[in-house]
Amino acid sequence: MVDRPAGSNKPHLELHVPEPKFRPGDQADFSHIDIGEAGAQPRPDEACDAKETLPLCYDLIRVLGEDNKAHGAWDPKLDPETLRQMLQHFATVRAFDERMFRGQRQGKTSFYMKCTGEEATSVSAAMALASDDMVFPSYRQQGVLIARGYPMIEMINQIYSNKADKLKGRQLPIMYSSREHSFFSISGNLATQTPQAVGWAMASAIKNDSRIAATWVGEGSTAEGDFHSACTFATVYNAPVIINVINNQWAISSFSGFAGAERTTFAARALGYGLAGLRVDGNDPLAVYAAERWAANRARANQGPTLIEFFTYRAEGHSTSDDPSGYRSAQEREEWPLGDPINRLKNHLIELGEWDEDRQAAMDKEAAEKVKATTKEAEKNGILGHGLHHPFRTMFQDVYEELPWHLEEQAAQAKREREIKWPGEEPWS
Ligand SMILES: Cc1ncc(C[n+]2csc(CCOP(=O)(O)OP(=O)(O)O)c2C)c(N)n1
Ligand SMILES: [Mg+2]
Repeated sequence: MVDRPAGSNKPHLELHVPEPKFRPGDQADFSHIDIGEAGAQPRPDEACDAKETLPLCYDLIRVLGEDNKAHGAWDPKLDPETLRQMLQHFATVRAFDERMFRGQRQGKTSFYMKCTGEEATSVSAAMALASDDMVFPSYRQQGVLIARGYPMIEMINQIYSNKADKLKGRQLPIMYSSREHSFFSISGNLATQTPQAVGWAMASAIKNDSRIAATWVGEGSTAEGDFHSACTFATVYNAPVIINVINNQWAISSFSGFAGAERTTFAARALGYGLAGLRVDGNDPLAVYAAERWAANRARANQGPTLIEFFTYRAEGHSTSDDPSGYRSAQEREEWPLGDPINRLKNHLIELGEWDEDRQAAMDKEAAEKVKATTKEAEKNGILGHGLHHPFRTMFQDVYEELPWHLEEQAAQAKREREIKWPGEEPWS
């Protein structure tokens, strides 16, 4: 029986407030997730009408099966050397994440974000793009920089905000930027990168250039208006762009239901805009590569933009400031049915007879040693709070060609305050 307001026989209206399936202590059970069979999904022509991707927006493109073999039309047929290269990038990203996380716990930086379990969504996707395609990532795409060969020491200098930090301590740790690597500055304001990517892609087309753009955005961030403007502009102007939605199912402590996941898939959003859409097993490195390459070829041939949902799982906390044991079941990670992307690629290479556990152990060790040595090198330039940062006065520089009067006043005041606080010390250092 529905309660009725006095004098009315109309039912009360009710809101639905999403609730995650499992809370701390609950037994996680993902049997409701239909992961389909690897190799069973059709691969339409890259020039197809966006509407033809409809079934793929609800399915899950998978290549690597339980037998560790590659199956079906989406198999990108990469040679073993390329697969080993991918595995090497994975090993580097994971070792890097481990060390930087520890560095935060040791007080060397204020903040860090790992991408554990999501490595394929950045490394494998980046490998499917041209190295000069412009990327507009979110904060969990360290794998893109590593796959593009960005110097690791620059990443660490930025994380430590030290005197060698190219961004002069003006960005939150991990919010890298590299024009040389066609890697747009990461912004903490969620989803702003999506219209920027579309705008860049439009400009590339206006200039008759051949470079396309790709952006990465979390599933939670797709609830932002920017994401929807980006999709509209992309489809209206047929912009050469790929919109990668990383559905790792969590947005800090909010589960994906708050961004609409209970109602439909993130890939299916594509259809309403007229974009091509693909829903992909984000923990299957071969499927990620194949889908990104499909979308890149499509964009490069002026056939249109694509929205790709990579279905994955954020295996660890949101950031060093988060403790997921407070809001989700610790069992989710173990029960998650799509496994770990690194193990899956490793097992595939072993199945091909191109790899073994000893070589993997050696690769992991080498990656850990490289990260350790590079960290030591970066520490010579300073760590958080040890004074080896860019001189204080630099915070007033570079924004305007000439310092406006109000900033000049602020700078003078800051200098006076520092002279009072630390008498006898160089106030501008
Ligand atoms: C506009 C805006 N709103 C809120 C935040 C705070 N915030 C930072 S990360 C985050 C969660 C984003 O989740 P998702 O988009 O799923 O990406 P993920 O962290 O899972 O990679 C939130 C709410 C922000 N940085 N910017
Ligand atoms: Mg998320």
